[in-house]
Amino acid sequence: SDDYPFIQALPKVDLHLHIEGTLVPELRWKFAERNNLTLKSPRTGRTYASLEDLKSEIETFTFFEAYYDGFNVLLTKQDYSDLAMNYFERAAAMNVRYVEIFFDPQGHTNRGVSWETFMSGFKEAATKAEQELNVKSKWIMCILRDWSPESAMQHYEAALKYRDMIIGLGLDSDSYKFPPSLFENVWSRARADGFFKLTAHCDDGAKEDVHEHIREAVCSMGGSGADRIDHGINAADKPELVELIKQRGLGLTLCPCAYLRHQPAEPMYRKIALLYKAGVKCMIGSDDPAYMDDNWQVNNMLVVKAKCGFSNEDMTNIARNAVDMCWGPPELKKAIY
Ligand code: ES4
Ligand code: ZN
Repeated sequence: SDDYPFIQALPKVDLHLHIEGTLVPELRWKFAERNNLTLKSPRTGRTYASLEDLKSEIETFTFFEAYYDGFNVLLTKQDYSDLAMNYFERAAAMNVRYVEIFFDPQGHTNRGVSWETFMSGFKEAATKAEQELNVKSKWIMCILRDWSPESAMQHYEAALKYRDMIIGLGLDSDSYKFPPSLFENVWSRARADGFFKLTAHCDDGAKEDVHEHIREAVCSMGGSGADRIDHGINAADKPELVELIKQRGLGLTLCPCAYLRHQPAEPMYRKIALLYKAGVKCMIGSDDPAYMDDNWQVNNMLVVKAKCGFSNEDMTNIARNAVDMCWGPPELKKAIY
């Protein structure tokens, strides 16, 4: 598109990117081969004949089926390092300078992979990316909301050892009937300990309870609300939520490709435009590019610019919002803008 050179050149920060959502089929295939795993359809148990076969079958899965099945090939430090490096190389090529990356530790420890294995792999890649690619990063540990609060607390405690890398706590997975308040023990403990920022996915997968999830994240999570909201696009339906979010100065991380799975495109882009025009601080993230038609951050920003009718100046504002909303130190923010 005509807008590509401008969006590509903007110095960018991504605040909504799941590392497990960057597992492109090529990497899944490679990790399976070197770990001597036979890749099979989680639905039928049929062994995939080829990478092309895997790719076409993934297309027929729901997002969560495809996403969680991918975890199974991640076993060694090298797998985690290579997965993260694949992302950092793409980030550098897009002029992404800093990223706060989500990961789901429960989906790894559950299969017998140790914290040391995945954190040392992430660290190896992050160190190399900072030195060789000029891409800085921090990590956000997500709690799987469809798992128990006890498991969440155990993983919170394990994360404390890695607080040089981990900057925040998030909440993800399928949100319907799993509000942030189920984990209030963890949020208030994290506030008392004071090491991590807090955020939560409040997405449209939450159906009729989504507005209540947003209200909890804004007002009560951790005692007086989170530090950021992931998604939260449906706040656009409720003027009082828009006001609350503005009053609290919370930023939203919006990922258009994620919403297309749950709602029609045109009204969804109107919600993004409404939030932006209302003065809500928002940025455009990429969520799970490997499962969202290979839409990395530049593509997400291009589609928002086109569909919301935003100008170059609007897009510069949105890119600066991401810097503003990030949890990096002031020197880092100044170096980007
Ligand atoms: C996710 Cl798109 C989405 N929604 C909820 N949880 C997630 N984890 C990774 N991607
Ligand atoms: Zn997400």
